[in-house]
Amino acid sequence: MSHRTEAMNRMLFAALSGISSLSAWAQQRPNVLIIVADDLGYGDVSAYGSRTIQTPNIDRLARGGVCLTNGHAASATSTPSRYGLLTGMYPWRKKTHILPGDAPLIIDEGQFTIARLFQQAGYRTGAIGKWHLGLGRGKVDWNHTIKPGPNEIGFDYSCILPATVDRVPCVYVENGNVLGLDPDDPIEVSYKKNFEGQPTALTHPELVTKVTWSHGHNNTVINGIPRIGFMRGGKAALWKDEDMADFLVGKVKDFIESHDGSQPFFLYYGLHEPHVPRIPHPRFEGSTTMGPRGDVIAEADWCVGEVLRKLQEKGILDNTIVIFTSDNGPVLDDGYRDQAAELVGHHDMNGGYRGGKYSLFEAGTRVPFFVYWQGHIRPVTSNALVAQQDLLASFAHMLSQPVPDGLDSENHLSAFLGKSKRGRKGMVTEAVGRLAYRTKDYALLPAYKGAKRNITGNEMGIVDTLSLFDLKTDSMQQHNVIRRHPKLARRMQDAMERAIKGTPNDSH
Ligand code: NG6
Ligand code: CA
Repeated sequence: MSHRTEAMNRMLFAALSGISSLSAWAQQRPNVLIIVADDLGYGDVSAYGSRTIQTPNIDRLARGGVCLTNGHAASATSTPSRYGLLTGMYPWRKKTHILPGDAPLIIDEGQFTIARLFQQAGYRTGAIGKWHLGLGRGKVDWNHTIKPGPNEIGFDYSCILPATVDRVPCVYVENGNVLGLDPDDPIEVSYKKNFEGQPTALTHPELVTKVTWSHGHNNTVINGIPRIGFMRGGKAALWKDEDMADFLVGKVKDFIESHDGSQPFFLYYGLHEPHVPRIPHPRFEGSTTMGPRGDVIAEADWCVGEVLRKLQEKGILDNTIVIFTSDNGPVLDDGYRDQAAELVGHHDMNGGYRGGKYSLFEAGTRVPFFVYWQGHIRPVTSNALVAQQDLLASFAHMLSQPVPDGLDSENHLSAFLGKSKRGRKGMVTEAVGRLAYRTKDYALLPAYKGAKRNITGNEMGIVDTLSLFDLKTDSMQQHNVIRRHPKLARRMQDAMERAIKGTPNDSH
């Protein structure tokens, strides 16, 4: 054998053994389940030490897996946050905000998504629960198959709430079709004006029987609850809020049940709790002292327990990676008089961080984040800085799958699986169109004015000048230390500008 061939053989062997160590993960091809709660705060789970709430099932994921203490959503509101998780891109590149219920799909059909990644790797993929990324191409006809939707961007199966629980249309859409629709009672939806003769919460307050509104939310009344937007028809298809948790978790169990082992699955499960309107099933009413907001968190925790039980029963819990997180920070009064603020007591839903939903401060995007893989992960608490949009590149790495260039997603598989405590060097976060930059220990915020009125129960605050906060010593972001660390602030500002200009993987 010539030297040359020998050298080539050595190279080939090295390359192959490199691949085989990587593909050790890939060969197992575990199922992947991502559970995303809606508006659940860092302090809303007992896993991080809160004693004012009990979430035993969610805590099981945290205690038996990787408990991430510095995990972020891409944004402090739902649509952009979910866009980040599913596409691996910063949502502000797309300039996307909270969508109405009749908005077109904001993910292009040709765009790479985490669902496509799993499809590409041979997985069966599903999306169940909250969607809020738009459907169709504008002027949706709810009475025919709606396209494009989740099924056109990588999900083999979908059963979704089109937008949020407080927005019309209040129907489930399964694989593009409104579930249970009577063709003789077609659905009409408008976010501009009401339909003639259709009552609203303002004209017919007596229709509001379950919870009344505090701001917004006074258009069409469905199931005794006033909503955002106008809707007519579709009576047989309307959801019942109190049954939603059971309905969705039932769909999740069906999806898991239909798994026959020939193909692994990827499932995105969008819990609707504890977003408004907070209407628990009667069996959870009064299960906490915090009123509906606490009770629906107990309900969400129960759902997580049900899913884990199903995986166990099916004998696939140790072959399923379960990730639990939330789309954005928490809020008390988000438009309904549901006693969230009055009954909160000593519960700190922000978990000691400033801000909350809609806010650029820490509690806007620092969310519960746990990665559980029974028998494969040594339980660990990690303060690695990671973002939901990193799941895409991390799973691509695990499955040795290529991804397109130019994504903002970074591979932090080792951090997600608890093998390393190193995460991102930095990331851009967004709240209602404003951007901030954070590293593991510091947050750089622009001059910033939070909500005008403190209606949400969150201290939204004002920063009147570019500010640097040291999160190690100042989790409540009270002390601007920019004068003490001018070079660090400059470096962070430069990194942020580079990220914005779109040298994505160079964003540190
Ligand atoms: C706001 C709604 C709020 C909630 C939010 C979206 C009003 C006054 N407020 O505009 O109730 O629906 O949008 O929440 O209408 S999110 O979690 O989906 O981003
Ligand atoms: Ca949300």
